[in-house]
Amino acid sequence: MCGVAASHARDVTLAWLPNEEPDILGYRVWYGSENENYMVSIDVGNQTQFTITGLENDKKYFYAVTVYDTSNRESGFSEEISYPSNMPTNVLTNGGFELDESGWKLNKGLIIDPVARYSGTSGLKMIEKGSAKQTFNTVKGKTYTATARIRIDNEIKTPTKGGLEVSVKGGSKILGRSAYLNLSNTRLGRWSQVSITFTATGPKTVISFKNTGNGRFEASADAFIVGPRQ
Ligand SMILES: [Ca+2]
Repeated sequence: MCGVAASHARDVTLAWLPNEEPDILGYRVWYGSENENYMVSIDVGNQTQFTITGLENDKKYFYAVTVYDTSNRESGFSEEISYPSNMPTNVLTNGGFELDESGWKLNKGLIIDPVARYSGTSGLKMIEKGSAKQTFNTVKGKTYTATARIRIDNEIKTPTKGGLEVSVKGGSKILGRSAYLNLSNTRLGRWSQVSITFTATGPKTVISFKNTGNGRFEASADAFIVGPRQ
């Protein structure tokens, strides 16, 4: 009964068929970033279309609708839909760095900064060196895709080896890594999308962003997403 009529990432318009009961008073739209766990509900009154505004660009949301009648009885949830449907559910915590570094372990040289953003409010900013990492839950034997955006803002010292890297580890084993990013393969201020497909070797996997090698950079990273294989 519930469908996405038209949308771009920030605004999503939901439309549904009217309930046929005579004593319908209105509808309530529910949504959240986890399936069947809605954080927000909006009483939209007696209309069968509603536009939710201000959603985060790099995040998938789940939606459902309930109906309530003049006796203030509310139905169960409609069938759930998600949008954008091609975007994986992110198993990382705070992959967009919108508020703080929650979920991430930052060492000296990395901060959360509004100028480092790819989308949303903030991103991860590297000052010369350092690393950020996060442990997340995986299912052994299942294949995932990790993506992120990284960018060199300034080169302080040219590396003779290595560069910026996103990598995925299971225990001490490297399951996947991006190519080293340095000024031989990107330009200052330009975002590069990295993508790593890996098969989990256990229930915990670690993703990290760091400057390997012997150069020093000011750099940015944002929009870390890990979901089912793309
Ligand atoms: Ca962000």
